[in-house]
Amino acid sequence: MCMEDRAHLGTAFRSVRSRPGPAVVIVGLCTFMVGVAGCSRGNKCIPGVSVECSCANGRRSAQVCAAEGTFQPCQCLGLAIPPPVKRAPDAAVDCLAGQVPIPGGTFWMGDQDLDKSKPVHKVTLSPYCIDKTEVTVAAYRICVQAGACPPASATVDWKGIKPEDKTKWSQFCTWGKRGYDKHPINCVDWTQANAYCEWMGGRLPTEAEWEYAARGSDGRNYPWGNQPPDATRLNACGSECASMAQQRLDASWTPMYADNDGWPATAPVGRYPKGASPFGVLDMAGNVWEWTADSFADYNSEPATNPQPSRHDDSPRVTRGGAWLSELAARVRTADRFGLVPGYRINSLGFRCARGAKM
Ligand SMILES: [Ca+2]
Repeated sequence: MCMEDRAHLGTAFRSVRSRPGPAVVIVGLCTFMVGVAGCSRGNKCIPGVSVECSCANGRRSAQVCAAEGTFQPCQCLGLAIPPPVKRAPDAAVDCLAGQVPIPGGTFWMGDQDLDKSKPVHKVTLSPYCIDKTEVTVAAYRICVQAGACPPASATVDWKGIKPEDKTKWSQFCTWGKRGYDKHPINCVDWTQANAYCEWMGGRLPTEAEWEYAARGSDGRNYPWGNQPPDATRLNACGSECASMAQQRLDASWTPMYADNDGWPATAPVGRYPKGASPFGVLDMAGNVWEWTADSFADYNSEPATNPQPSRHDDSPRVTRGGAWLSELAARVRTADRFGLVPGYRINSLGFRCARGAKM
């Protein structure tokens, strides 16, 4: 973890010096690693060099560079693993860092042009907060290190997957890959996503909250308006993705737009400000599909106020937003919805969090 990540992780950093030396005797995890001056040669650590970090009890410890680019976790003498942070998820609270406040309002949810999104119906929501971007690999790692989240996986998984498909599709999982800290965490199941949001003091958004944050109340088709998707507004399957599929998957994919959007698979979050929603929320179209709190159910025409998630154990959960491999513009419309079994881990599926808001 290097200095460039400070702002991104939101962790309290201050500068320290690096020093050569052996590993220290270690007991317990360090909760706040503080500045890693040993990150040199770009983002690489220097083998054999240990780097100081500060611990929650004021002590200092070290993390050791075991091999280039692979720091051992920083650990501290005499510290227990901190308990997961849990707060009342729907208390009237301020938004967390990295979240956008969404004022309460009424909108028409659904889309008559999309089979699974009919009928259009009126929904009213109280104020809430939602993450401005998808949850990143680096953010999820902090939750794992705190002992609150199950470790993510570097492999995909779904019912009936063949070994050769597991190998083929797992190459796009972002967990455990160098240089992917700012990419969305993917290949996580619904339970992992839910655990992360609860640890942050929030929850997964309902699909109504997700849709309102993506389109506001003017009925637009996409977060940015009604103009068709293009390479400046989102990371879907452009020419770069079709080329990659041909080379790495021996597959012929039809691009959604002719231009190159710069990212053949996942992109670092927040890269497409021109694709922002009316509330300034990013990545609501493309990059990765996102888990929501709801089990999938057909809509009805009844107006609803703050609809709560219907939850049916292992029934498919609603996912939203389309992804880097989406070929059809319909898949990145704000009202489009898709149900996936909560235990599936998919390389085009991640999540973001929400919480009730004080406004
Ligand atoms: Ca792309």
